[in-house]
Amino acid sequence: MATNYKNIRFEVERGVATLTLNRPERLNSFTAAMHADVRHALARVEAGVTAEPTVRCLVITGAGRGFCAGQDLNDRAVGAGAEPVDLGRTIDTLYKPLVLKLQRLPIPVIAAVNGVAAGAGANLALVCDLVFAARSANFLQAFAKIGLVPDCGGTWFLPRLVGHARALGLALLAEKLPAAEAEAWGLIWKCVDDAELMPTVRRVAEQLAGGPTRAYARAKAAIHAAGGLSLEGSLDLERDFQRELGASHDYREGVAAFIEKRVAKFTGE
Ligand code: T3D
Repeated sequence: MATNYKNIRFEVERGVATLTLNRPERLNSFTAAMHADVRHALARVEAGVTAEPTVRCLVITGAGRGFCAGQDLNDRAVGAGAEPVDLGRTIDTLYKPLVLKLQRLPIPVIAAVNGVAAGAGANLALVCDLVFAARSANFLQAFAKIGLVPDCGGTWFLPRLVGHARALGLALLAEKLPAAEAEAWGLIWKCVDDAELMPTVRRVAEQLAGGPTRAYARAKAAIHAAGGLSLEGSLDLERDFQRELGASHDYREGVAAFIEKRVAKFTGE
């Protein structure tokens, strides 16, 4: 299944939805129109989680040589006496809902970072559950260069992923972090050779699309919740999720497959 959009490409194949940001001449930077296309596609992904055939993994990537350069600054030409744009409003109406939607999707979300990921584009990648990046890609908290603070969850994700010192270094110095270093720092899951990026991501996405979807959703939710919980709170949440998953088809199938020494056939139920 493929759908035509102006600013993105969107297709679903074998349980994997692929959303490609598609404004390569502007390094796939976000306009309000691209936000609208992304919003529409994500609503379809959400609806597809319970549809038949189901969507069980989402991949986000970029067309051309970049992943995403954040906000399109042509829409923010505020020099020479122009009226300032209310950035609080664009965060509230566009970026914040996007981040929360992705973090709460009950399926694994993979970022395939094919090239530079800057500003909100870098943090869009970090919202995803697994980040694969091409060796030639880099991550840039570009905000300080234009007098802004990291947004799109940057101030939340960066210290959690790489620690306080590195988070501040990235935010204040706004230097490009090459993909290999990003992997070494624990900012992303894996850096792979450029030619291997999409085949690797496809392989992993299909593996996840054939996996125990409900368990993935709960693992994702528990790990995100853990930041705001005590150990006891996390143990309680694990108990609740385990109780729920213990009654699932995929748990029964997983245990049966183990005992019968065969590969499990998970359905996501
Ligand atoms: O609502 C709100 O505004 C609040 C939310 C803000 C969220 C944000 O994301 S703020 C941060 C915005 N992003 C940036 O500041 C990054 C700006 N871009 C760059 O610093 C560089 O382009 C890169 C480091 C990402 C890549 O550099 P390079 O040398 O590989 O490419 P380039 O030549 O700079 O860019 C190629 C083209 O894309 C170029 O157009 P041209 O000259 O060929 O016609 C460039 O202008 C365009 N482009 C790149 N980034 C943006 C962009 N056009 C508009 N907006 C961009 N963000």
